[in-house]
Amino acid sequence: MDAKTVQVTIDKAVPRWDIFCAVVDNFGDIGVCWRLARQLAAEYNLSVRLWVDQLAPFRALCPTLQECDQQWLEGVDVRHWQGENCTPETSDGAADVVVEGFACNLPAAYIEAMAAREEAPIWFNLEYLTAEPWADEYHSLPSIDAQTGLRKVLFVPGFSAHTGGILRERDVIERRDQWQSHSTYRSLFLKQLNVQCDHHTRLVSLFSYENSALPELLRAMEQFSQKHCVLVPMGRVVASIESYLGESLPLGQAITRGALTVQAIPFLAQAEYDHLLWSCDFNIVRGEDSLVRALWAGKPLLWHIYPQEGEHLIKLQAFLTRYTEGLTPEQAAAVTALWMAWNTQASMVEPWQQALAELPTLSRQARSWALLQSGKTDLAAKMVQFCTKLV
Ligand code: TRH
Repeated sequence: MDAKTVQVTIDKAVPRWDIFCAVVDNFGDIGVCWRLARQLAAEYNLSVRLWVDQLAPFRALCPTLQECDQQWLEGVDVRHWQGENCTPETSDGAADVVVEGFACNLPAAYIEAMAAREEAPIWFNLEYLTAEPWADEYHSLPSIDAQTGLRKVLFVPGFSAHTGGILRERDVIERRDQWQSHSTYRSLFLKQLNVQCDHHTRLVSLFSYENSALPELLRAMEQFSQKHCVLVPMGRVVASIESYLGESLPLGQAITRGALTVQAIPFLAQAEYDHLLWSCDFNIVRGEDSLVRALWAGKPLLWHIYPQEGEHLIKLQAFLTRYTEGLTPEQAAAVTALWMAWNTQASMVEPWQQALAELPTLSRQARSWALLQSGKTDLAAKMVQFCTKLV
């Protein structure tokens, strides 16, 4: 059925949520907002509208999205947010709960509609994820909107019990375990992508920003005793790989240099990207949302944090401190050296070799870290609980 023609009756008794997402750059803003919207609709039966200002980045991770103003996708009412088109004249009033994704600034008229409600809505400002200690202190702090007197709550995702938690669907660990315990899922998935590698080859996924440490990492793999196959979803890093290889890397084609094979694969739909992370032996991820997905995959990983003037290394170290807690000092130092080298664009050969020597331990640790985190309350649940407590 055409997404535009689907009719859904709105139950007025079901709390209505409006999530606003302005895409700054890349895929993380919409990646997080879309995941949250889907989870609230699927697991809590909430009436969720997702307002997004750019459809093209959204379509990259959700290929069924159409170029139109309104459509229903996976139980979510998806709207193309253009200026003031989210104000009550053209929709049906401000929602009970409003999520302002990453301080995206709601239109003044929508805020007025919020203020005009008989019962003030719950207004969240959803922040970026951080492992820094300040998140404990700032999470759930209210501020008062000067124009309307409405309360806005800062919702800070994080890893400790006092933060807003991280996104996790109820069944993600179960689905991952099923996938990883039946090798046919992996074989079929790789076959669909036309990836041909034997069982002795280490499979690596690579999703990263431009990084001048990349050629050294590729060289380390090329010269290593074990074969590596690096799968690269099409994106901004492909040009650097092509310049390393000295030839173009067309979609689907595998190019081999020594022990290294590199293959560009399509940019996958979000669920398929999970399958890639679950299938690889090592995942290189970036930003915020792919980090969280790689954590749930329970495989060793390397994180290229989103670069921000001077601040990102503090954020990176804060995460590393938590992530390496269960390791010996030597193992923690190996992980830290690798991640720091990658994020400061320093020499990768030695850190990569040292991390590989610890790979069996790092694989076990990645799995137990995911398990430990999955015992904590997830972000969507924390938002819903926050609202329930206020009612
Ligand atoms: O795209 P990003 O670099 O987004 C960034 C970060 O979120 C950063 O923290 C933020 O400040 C900035 O945007 C504005 O990385 P991220 O967060 O991992 O988002 C990528 C999304 O794309 C994620 O939802 C996973 C998804 N994805 C796919 O669906 N398919 C793919 O093939 C790949 C590689 C990613």
